[in-house]
Amino acid sequence: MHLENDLRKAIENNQLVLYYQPIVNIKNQRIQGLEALVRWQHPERGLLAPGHFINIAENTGLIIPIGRWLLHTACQQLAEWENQFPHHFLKMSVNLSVKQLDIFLLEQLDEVLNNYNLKQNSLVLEITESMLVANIEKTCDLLNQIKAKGIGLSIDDFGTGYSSLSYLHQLPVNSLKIDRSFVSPANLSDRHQVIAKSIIALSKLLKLHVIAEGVETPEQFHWLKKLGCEAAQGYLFSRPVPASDITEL
Ligand code: G
Ligand code: G
Ligand code: MN
Ligand code: NA
Repeated sequence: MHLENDLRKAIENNQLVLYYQPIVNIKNQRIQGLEALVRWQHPERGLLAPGHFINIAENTGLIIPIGRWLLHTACQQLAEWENQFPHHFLKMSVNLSVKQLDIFLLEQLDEVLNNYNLKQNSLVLEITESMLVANIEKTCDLLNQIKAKGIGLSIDDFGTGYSSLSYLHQLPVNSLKIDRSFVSPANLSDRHQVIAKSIIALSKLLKLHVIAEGVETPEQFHWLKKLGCEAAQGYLFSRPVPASDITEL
């Protein structure tokens, strides 16, 4: 397949880029973190979202070199911002693919921690619930080793996967990201808001941070603030943008 061959050369040809989307603290409205989101600047097809190529990367094994590139690029950028803005503590969230969840990941993490000298707990890895169900004991062990390196773990799209409620308290995660479907403007009705409310309450009980995704309107923002949600991410604040736009922000 065309796209697969092109993807093989994408890293060496410098076609992969990271965009960054701010994660905003709801109380003080300051940027507390950024989520790195990969894009592929394809020579003929233009800027491609990950939906067009992450699956191919996973199925071909290319996700391993691409994942390594992603970690390095995001951490290098974070180190740059940490130097530039030494008084503003920023976290950097990087999405992981299930294929990356193995012992090679630990080596890659040591590599970036050694290379970029980041502040403690400034790197966060986002995993999804579905990545946790396969082999929960082995995964838990791996996640504990990641945590021990001073790296945070966040469960992405929370509420959409198999409910991991039964072992959520055993997992060494720091935060939950409420899937955007639960906070969409169409769902701010009494019937729908139960889920978002429950996730926020659950986070408090388990002493986890909680971030709402897909916040597009002031109504959503005020509603989340009222419910005691800590942080929010979405088009209301900014779309994912190139690093230079974040520096200006
Ligand atoms: O960036 P959106 O704009 O299109 O991203 C869509 C999805 O692609 C995200 O929900 C995320 O799960 C996935 N994604 C984005 N960036 C990365 C990445 O760097 N690595 C992996 N594994 N997935 C990513
Ligand atoms: O699944 P993951 O949560 O990692 O990916 C985030 C995805 O959500 C990215 O594709 C990003 O472009 C998209 N996104 C970010 N903010 C918003 C938003 O406010 N509304 C919508 N519809 N999508 C968003
Ligand atoms: Mn994510
Ligand atoms: Na998400």
